[in-house]
Amino acid sequence: MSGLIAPSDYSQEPPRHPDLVVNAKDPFNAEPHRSALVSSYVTPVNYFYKRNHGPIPIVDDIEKYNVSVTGLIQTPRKLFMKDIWKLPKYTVTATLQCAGNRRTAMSRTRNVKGVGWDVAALGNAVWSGAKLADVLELIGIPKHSHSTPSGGRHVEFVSVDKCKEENGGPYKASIPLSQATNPEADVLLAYEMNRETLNRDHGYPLRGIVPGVIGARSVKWLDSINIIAEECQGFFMQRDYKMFPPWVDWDNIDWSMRRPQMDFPVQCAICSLEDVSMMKPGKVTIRGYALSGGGRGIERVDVSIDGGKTWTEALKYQKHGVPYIPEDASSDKWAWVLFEAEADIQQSTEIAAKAVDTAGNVQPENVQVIWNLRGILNTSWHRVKVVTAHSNL
Ligand SMILES: Nc1nc2c(c(=O)[nH]1)N[C@H]1C(S)=C(S)[C@@H](COP(=O)(O)O)O[C@H]1N2
Ligand SMILES: [Mo]
Repeated sequence: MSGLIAPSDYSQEPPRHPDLVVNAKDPFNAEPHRSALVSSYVTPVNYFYKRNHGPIPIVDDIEKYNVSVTGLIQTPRKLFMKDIWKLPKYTVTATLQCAGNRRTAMSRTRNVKGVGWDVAALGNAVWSGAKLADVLELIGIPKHSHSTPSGGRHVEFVSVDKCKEENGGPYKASIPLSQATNPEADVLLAYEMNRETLNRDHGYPLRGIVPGVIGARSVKWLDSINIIAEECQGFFMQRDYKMFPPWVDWDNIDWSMRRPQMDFPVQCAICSLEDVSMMKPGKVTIRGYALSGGGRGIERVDVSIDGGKTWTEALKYQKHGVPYIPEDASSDKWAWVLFEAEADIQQSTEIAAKAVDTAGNVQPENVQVIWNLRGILNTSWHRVKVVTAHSNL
């Protein structure tokens, strides 16, 4: 017994902020309004998106709660919170982004399957906990100084929540052992979010945080951690969160053809304007976020006020008034940057934004070329329309 209880229904859900936009109720999936998202560099817990696949687990006795470490190791072990607390505490600022962020816009091109999200299925938090590399060292697996590519052993995180996709079984996912044992990959077993004890929605008492990787691999409410010979065979690894080409649809899909998505690509979105905004001709502030996966920083954010014909560079900042320089941002290399640009809009037009990461990767111009049946990784240029009107506003 791990001390985690998984309810079978939604009668014991935690309280949630009334301002959240609820995209699905049971399981609870919600995001803040886009304009609220970029009002602070660190996203308040209440406003942080919530992405669930079942009822939220409950801890009845934290003293009894433990996570068992099993699989390809000499001696399986149960780790209690007091064991985790004894390890050095690390604090990592990392943006968690759901692979389904901006799915609603992708589904407008052609229908996709999945919860609809606007542009706020992500948040930037300060996570604290033990490093997974330290935990694994404790059970006899040495640290690694570099992450070798996929293949080989994985570390599987298993929860207790009852998910219909798993036929009532728990949510699970895995990451390569080489990443898990690399201290520089900053993979955490986190027990705090924004310097407070994790709340139930975000994984209390303990969750994985895998920086730079789609949110689906950061498993909440950890019940066990298993060292396995190959990647996890669960639904969310093998039959979901895979990126398919636009010509694959439900009638010709072969799930085994593609790998589970891990790092997320370069992304940005404008948050200060709606998809269609009415305004009087004049000055407008274009504000949003930009981020990339794998620890790559943001080199540039380009903004266009003529639908992408001409561009100017937006100002990047982490904290208000503090400009962002990629090389100096190594402490926050897993985090988003915020951007801002002022524009003078005299007539109705389309505003667009695209980010370039430090590897020179840039967002694709159109959503059509990256359309995929699960509607993941919509990283196309973010476009909003402004309609100017001289009167009646
Ligand atoms: N146990 C468990 N872990 C989970 C999930 C879940 O449904 N159950 N959802 C995953 C997905 S798809 C995302 S995007 C993130 C969301 O984390 P958050 O709700 O803290 O924002 O958690 C991941 N970890
Ligand atoms: Mo997700």
